[in-house]
Amino acid sequence: MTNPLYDRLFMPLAARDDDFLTSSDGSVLSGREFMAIAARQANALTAMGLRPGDRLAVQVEKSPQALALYAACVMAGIVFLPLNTAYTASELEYFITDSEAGAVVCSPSAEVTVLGIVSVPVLTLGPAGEGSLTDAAAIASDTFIPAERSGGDLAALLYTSGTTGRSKGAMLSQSNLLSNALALADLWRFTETDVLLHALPIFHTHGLFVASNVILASGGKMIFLPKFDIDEVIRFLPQATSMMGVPTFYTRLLNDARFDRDLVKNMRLFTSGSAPLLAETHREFEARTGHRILERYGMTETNMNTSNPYDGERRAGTVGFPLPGVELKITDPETGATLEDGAVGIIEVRGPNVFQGYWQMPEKTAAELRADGFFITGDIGQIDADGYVQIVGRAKDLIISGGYNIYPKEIELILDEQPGVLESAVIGVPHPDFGEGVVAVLVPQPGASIDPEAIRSGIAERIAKFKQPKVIEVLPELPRNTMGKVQKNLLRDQFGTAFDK
Ligand code: MLC
Ligand code: AMP
Repeated sequence: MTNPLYDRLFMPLAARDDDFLTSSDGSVLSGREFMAIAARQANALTAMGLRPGDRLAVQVEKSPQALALYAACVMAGIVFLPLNTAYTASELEYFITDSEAGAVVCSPSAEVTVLGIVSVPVLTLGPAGEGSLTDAAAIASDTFIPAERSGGDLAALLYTSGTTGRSKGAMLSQSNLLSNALALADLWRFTETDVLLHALPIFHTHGLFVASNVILASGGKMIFLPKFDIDEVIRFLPQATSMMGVPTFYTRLLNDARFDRDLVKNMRLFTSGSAPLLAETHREFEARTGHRILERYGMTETNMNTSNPYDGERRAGTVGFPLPGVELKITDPETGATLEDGAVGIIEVRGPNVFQGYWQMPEKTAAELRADGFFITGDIGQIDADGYVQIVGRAKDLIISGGYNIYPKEIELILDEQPGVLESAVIGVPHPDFGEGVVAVLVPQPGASIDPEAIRSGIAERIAKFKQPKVIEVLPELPRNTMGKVQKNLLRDQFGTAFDK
C-alpha cells in the first residue's frame, strides 16, 4: 500500500513521542497523540461513507484537531477542502455545491446555518476541539490503514476567486504538495531542531501547506497559535527558531516597542509571502533585529514558485530565484512569447508544484494552464541581471489585503445590485496595516442618492468581512477611456490617501 503524502509527512510523525504541537495554553501533543486523533477522525469520516476522492468541506477555527483533520483526509484519501472562517453562508453554499462535497465540518455555532444550506451530512468541530466530529472520533479506533493513493491523486481542493467574480477550485495532487514541502524544507534548512511559531490561518496555502508541511517534512515542532495576536506572538517568539508570515505580521511587530533583538535571539529564519513586502519593511526589520526576512512567492495554484536564498543575498523588493525543479519565464502578455531577461512581462511557471487544473472548469483551466504545462500566473514581473525575480504588478484585477486575495469583480457585482447603485468600481489603495485596503466608488442611479450605511448592511451577509469596502465613495460618474473601460488608475490616484494615518 502506498500513499506518498502520508508515507513521507505523517507516518514518521506517528512514531514521534516528543512534543510536536504546543498550544498557547501550554498543552502539548506528541506526534503519536496527534496522529491518533487523525486516525480516529479518519475512521469517523469513513464510517459516514466518505471514500477516497470524495471532498470534505471544512470551515472551522484553527486548532490542533483542525490540523489533524487535514492529516485524517490524507490518510483516508479524502480531498481536503478548507474554507476561510470569514466566508458567509452564501459564499459557503457556493463552495459546497460547486465541489459536490460529500460532507461538511463546521463550527458548532454555524451548524444550524450550514444545515439550512446543504443536504449532505454536517459534523462540527469547535475551537477547543469540541463537537460532533470529536464525539464520533472518540468512539472510533485510533488506528487506520491508510488508503492507497498515487502521487497524481488529489489531496486538496482550494478555492481562489477569479477576475470574473466566480471562484475556482484549484486541484492539488499529493505530488504537488509533497514536492513543494520537500523543496522548501531543504532550501530553508529545516531540521528536527526547528520550532516554528505558527500564527497563520490553516485554510490557505501559506499556513496549511508551506508552514505545516515544511515542519512535517523536517521533523520539527510547532507552537500553534489560533491566530496572529501580537501579545501571543511576542510571548512565544523566544521559544521559536522560525516564523512564516504575511507582511502585516512584520509591520505589526515593527510597530511594537517590545519587538527587539533580544526577543528573537533564538530565531534563525523569518519568511514572508502572500503579498509584497515593502523594501522599507525589509530594511527596518534588519536594523531592528539583525535578521533579513526571506521573501518567497507563491500562489494557491502552484504552491511556492520562487524564494530568496537561505545563504547568499536576500534581496529586498525581490522574490528570489525559482525553486529547484521549477521553471519560470517572463512572457509577452499579448503573444505569450518568451521575453529576454530584464524585460517586464507575465510570469509563467512550470514544475511539479503546478496544480492539476480547476475543478470542473476545463475552459478556465485551458485559459491559464498551457498545454506544455506552463501556468500563466497573472503576475507581472522581470528577472534582473543576477537572476532575481521581481514582481512589479498584476495583470489581474486583484487586491491583496493582509495576505487575503480580493477580486474587485466579485464585490462590484454585489454592489451593483444594491438599491440606488448604477455602477461601481472597487480598488485597492495603500493601507498602513493590510498593505492594500478596499475602497468602493459608487455611482448613483439618476435621481437616487446613496447611503453608505445602507450599502454596508446590504452586502454584509453576502461577502466576507475582509472583502467588504473599508471606505465607500460616491462619484457622479466613473472615469473611462475611449474604449469605455473604467480607468481604475485614476481612481487610485484620487482616493490613494484614503487610509493615510
Ligand atoms: C481582518 N480584517 C481584514 C483582514 N483581516 N480586512 C482586510 N484584510 C485582512 N486581511 C478585518 C476584520 O474583519 C476586522 O474588521 C478588521 O479588519 C480588523 O481586524 P483585525 O483584528 O485587526 O485583524 P486580524 O484578525 O488581526 O487579522 C489580520 C491578519 C489576518 C493580517 C492577521 O488577516 C491574517 O492572518 N492574514 C493572513 C492571510 C493568509 O494567510 N494569506 C495566505 C494566502 S495563501 P472589523 O470591521 O470587524 O473590525 C497565498 C499564497 C502564498 O497567498 O503565496 O502564500
Ligand atoms: P493566492 O491566490 O491567495 O494564492 O495569492 C497568490 C498571489 O499572491 C500571487 O499571484 C501574487 O500576486 C501574490 N503574492 C504571493 N507572494 C507574493 C510576494 N512575495 N510578493 C508579491 N506578491 C505575492
